[in-house]
Amino acid sequence: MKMTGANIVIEALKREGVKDIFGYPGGSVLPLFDVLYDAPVNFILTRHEQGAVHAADGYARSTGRVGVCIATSGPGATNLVTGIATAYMDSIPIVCITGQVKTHLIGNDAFQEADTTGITRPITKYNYLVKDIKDLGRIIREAFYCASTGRPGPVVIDLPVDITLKQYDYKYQEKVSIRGYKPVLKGHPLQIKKAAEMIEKSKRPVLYTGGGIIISEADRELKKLSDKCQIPVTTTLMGLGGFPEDAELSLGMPGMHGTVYANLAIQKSDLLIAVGSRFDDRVTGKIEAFAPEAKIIHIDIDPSAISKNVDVEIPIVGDARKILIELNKIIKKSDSADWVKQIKSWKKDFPLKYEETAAGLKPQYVIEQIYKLTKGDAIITTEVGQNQMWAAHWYQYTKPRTYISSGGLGTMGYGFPAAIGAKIGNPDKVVVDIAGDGSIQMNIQELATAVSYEVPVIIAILNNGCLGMVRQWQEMFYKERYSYTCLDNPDFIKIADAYGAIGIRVKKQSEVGPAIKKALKSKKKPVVIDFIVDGFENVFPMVPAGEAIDRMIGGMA
Ligand SMILES: Cc1ncc(C[n+]2csc(CCOP(=O)(O)OP(=O)(O)O)c2C)c(N)n1
Repeated sequence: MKMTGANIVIEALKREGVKDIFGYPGGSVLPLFDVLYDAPVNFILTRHEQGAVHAADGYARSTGRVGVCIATSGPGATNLVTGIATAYMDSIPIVCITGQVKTHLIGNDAFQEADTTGITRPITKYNYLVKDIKDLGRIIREAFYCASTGRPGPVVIDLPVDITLKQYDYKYQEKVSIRGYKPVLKGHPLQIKKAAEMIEKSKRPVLYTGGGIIISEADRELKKLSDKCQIPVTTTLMGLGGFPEDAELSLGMPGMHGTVYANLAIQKSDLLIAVGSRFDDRVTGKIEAFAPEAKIIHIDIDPSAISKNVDVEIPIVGDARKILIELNKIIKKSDSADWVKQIKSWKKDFPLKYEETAAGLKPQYVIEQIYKLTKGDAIITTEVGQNQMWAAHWYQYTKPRTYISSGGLGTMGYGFPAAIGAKIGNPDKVVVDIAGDGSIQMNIQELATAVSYEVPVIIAILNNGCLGMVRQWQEMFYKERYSYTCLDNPDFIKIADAYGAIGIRVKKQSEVGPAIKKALKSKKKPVVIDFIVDGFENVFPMVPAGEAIDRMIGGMA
């Protein structure tokens, strides 16, 4: 059937199962928005394109489906850049459709022209400039396939406005074939066999797992492997929820703000089994001193991630879940009883802790209460900074897709729009953005979106009056010279009120529980809780940048 390019876009999105789209209009996407006017999709108009792309990303992380956003050419597209890079660093499947100037004006410095494919090339898994309406349907199909398969990532489709107005006969093409793109899913059986033998022989094994567990939905197989062979499991920031933190063999997070026992376990291990994790510098610290006694098995879908940062004895390329299924079939029970005893004693001796002082409300306490009152069943999104680390430490994640945070890029302003996306994708879940007073101001305008679409997310601001994490580094490594990290904040309650949200201020411990309970009762309005917390609280343990990960400050005393 003949259709306009704009209609093809909507039809193709429907065929991909897209139900929710986040975006913002403008000149070069007017024909597209005209079709959206009565299209059977739920379109969410954010108040900034960055809000749209982070919302699409939060939607994708929390549901496992591809997130979609639309922006106009020029400034609309460039406003997406931070969100695209955020998704790229964390391997999140999103498709961004950007308007472009008319085909014949490209390269002319036309009004609102930007070289979107050029700008986004290094931060996308793939990107397209549609030059012919004949390719449009195929490109959309390919974009979804590419974004969601292999190591997922963001895909940009740059769409000149004249193409959205042309007519073409659209047919949905089930089969996708992209030259040079054939992700390997099945692990090599010989490598899996070698890995099983190595694990059986190991006396001090550690599973070091990352976001790949969540992406490939390998959590059950991971638990099976850990139970069967009694292997302790550490989960990176991106992997939180991939292994139940209430399990005896859970080590929590490794690395710069890792638990003492996770870092000690890695440093003393004789075999590190890395699954869907990439040896990021925030995990390894000083790379030459990382896991000095361990051989390494690395399971990853991305061949380019293997031996990128560390040398690996047994690489296995493929889908983590598929590989763990095969491994679990052949692996025999192994004996790591002494090692498990050691791990348990480290866990007992060096728990995460904080001190109650007279200096005021502790942010860690606030998060503990959020955990208690949501019964550990909420989706937590975070901003970046101390709030992000405390949210990782003090809420226990037991299910995948419940801790949503910008890990790789560390994007302040991510958490709130991501929370909106997560709530739209999971309307029955409680969604809480654990925020800093700095970060929340980077996309606070999305309160208007949450109010107008009745998205009742809770924004828990840990208001310490400063850019806490940077202030912490200045205190510890820059002789307490607090250079431009103190904030004069607006009144967040008045802001909430002005947007039509609910605002609650909390200054002392006794007010924490009642405020959270009140927020949980809100079924339509977003709630901002302004927790006034101790401005000098620090995140511990901490490994100074570039040091070995057993050189932790705090946590061992
Ligand atoms: C967009 C962006 N700009 C700057 C930074 C650098 N940065 C990392 S943490 C941080 C402080 C965050 O302050 P706040 O949101 O108040 O959180 P807190 O650390 O106090 O919990 C800054 C400025 C960043 N990560 N992202």
